[in-house]
Amino acid sequence: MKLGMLLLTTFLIIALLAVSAAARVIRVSPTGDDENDGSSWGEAMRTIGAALASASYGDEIWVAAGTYTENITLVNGVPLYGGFAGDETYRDQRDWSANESIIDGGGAGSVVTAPSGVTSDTTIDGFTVKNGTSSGIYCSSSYPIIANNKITNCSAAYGGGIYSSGHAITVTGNTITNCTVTVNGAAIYCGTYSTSTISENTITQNTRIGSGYAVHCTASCTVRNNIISSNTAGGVYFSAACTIAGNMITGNSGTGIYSAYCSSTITSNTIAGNGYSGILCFYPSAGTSVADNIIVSNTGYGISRTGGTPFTPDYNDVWHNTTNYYQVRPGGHSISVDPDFVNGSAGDYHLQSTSPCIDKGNDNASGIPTTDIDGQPRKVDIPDVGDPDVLVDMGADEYYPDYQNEPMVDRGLPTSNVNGVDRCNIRWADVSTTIGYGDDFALWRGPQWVIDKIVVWIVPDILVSPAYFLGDHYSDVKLYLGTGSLALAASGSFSTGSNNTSNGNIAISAVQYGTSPAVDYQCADGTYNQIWKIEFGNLNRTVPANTTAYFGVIGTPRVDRLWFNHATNRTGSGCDGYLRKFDLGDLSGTTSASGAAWFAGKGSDIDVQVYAHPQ
Ligand SMILES: [Ca+2]
Ligand SMILES: [Ca+2]
Ligand SMILES: [Ca+2]
Repeated sequence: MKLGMLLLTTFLIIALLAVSAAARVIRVSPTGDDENDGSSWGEAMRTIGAALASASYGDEIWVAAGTYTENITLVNGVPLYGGFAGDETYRDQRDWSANESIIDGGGAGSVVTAPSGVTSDTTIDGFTVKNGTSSGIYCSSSYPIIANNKITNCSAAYGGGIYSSGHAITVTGNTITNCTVTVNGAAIYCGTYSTSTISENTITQNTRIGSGYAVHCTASCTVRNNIISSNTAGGVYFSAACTIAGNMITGNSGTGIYSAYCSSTITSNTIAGNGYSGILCFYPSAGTSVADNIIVSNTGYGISRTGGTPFTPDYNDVWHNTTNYYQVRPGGHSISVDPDFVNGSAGDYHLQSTSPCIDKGNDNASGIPTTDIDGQPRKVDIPDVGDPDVLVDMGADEYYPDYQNEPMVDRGLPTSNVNGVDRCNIRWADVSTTIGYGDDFALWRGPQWVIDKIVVWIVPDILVSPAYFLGDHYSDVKLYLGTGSLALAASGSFSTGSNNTSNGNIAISAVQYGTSPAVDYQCADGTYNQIWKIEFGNLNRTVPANTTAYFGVIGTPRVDRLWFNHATNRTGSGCDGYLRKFDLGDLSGTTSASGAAWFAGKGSDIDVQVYAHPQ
């Protein structure tokens, strides 16, 4: 659940708790009957209109999957929820993406009308709204919350999907597609006196017959983290002070963003491949700010000003537009290079790890959303990617590795001899079976992180042949982890005759070093030992950002077999040639130990991979 919806839901729960205990849930189902009172699914009503007619402030209406050919009028303080299978006890049990509750306007005017007097105590959430001829949802001097709906095949003169005038509306998490207008606002129109929030919607393939925009605001709006793409129209038009931030505005037939006669804050958008310009500012007012955007491959101007008060767009990547700048002079932090999208021509405008836009925004730019277009925290520094001194990326996407599949720290077993002709394989054990080795790694700037998995390698002092089982020589393995003192993070017991432990979250496999040919660990005397990979999964350890963390791994020998951790002699991020030594008798900290090995001046670090995700 996105944070915005969580807050919204929390707000609604608080609002509902505040009303009288007599508040009812009224259920509606295609198998219901309007003679029923809706008090249970068995007593469901048949039409949403009848449920609304029987509801009063504080009641809420649950609508089961099915088609309702109606034109409904919202009642203030009566939230309307779709997406029920028809057997739920709690609202949170519904799944509106699996259970489609369709309100079909039948081509007879608006599908949903929010009349004057309807406030944010009223929501319409989780419906498919279709076949309206005077907008899908029509708000007249009202300000309901419109969330998680699919609004499709609707039309109007203004606001094909949603029309609002006279008050602010909240529009979040909706998909608006295949709507059409003849005048303005193919998907959404926010008219006079609205100060609306339009966030996290997907607005695609809507059509303005003639020229116009998918989203048209003549009053102050916040348009944040929406996907506005492939519309036969421009992206966003506004003529009052607006914040347009974190949106993907791509592949539309017209201009990405058009501001007229106002100041505007245009931040962290990706505006690419549109049929006309990227950003057009027509007679901008003082205070206009254009920063941290990627504006590329638009047919027309990148950023253009006509008249008004001059401004200096900065920290933008403006590249490969027909004319990058017109009547504006970019600031000194601007760049003009290929942003290295994952696959822009196929509509994937995420950044690759090689993107020059990573960590190139202005961290202090006005209006940067707290999350990116994927719902991931912004202002994060990924190790070894981008600039260590800057956090935020240009554009709507904050770059993250594929952290399910790629380690955030990668000092794992090398795939080749990183040391040229000399060996880079090293292993470490202590003569004491209560002293083990580990190392440290840097956690990253930005949000809080959750460590999912740590991978290490070991090399027991046992010849590779004949084959043996780890459980024959060790009784357990333990991982310790911490940002100061160490704590046990995972452990598993071995049985004899097995390489696996009692802990299903620990995966152990025999591996070989190098690729051509793959070899086992070569000891100083020329013999070979088996290398084992140990993956500690499902760790779920929360760690603060920008902090050094320590780990240690040790197993208990059955007799006198020492536990050797694999290390590698190399340079690179996090490699310092020193290990961390820890004592099972005192986990309050670790001590630094030289990783210097057989070859003079060649230190080593314990091999480790760390998988983590932002929180
Ligand atoms: Ca970044
Ligand atoms: Ca992202
Ligand atoms: Ca180290």
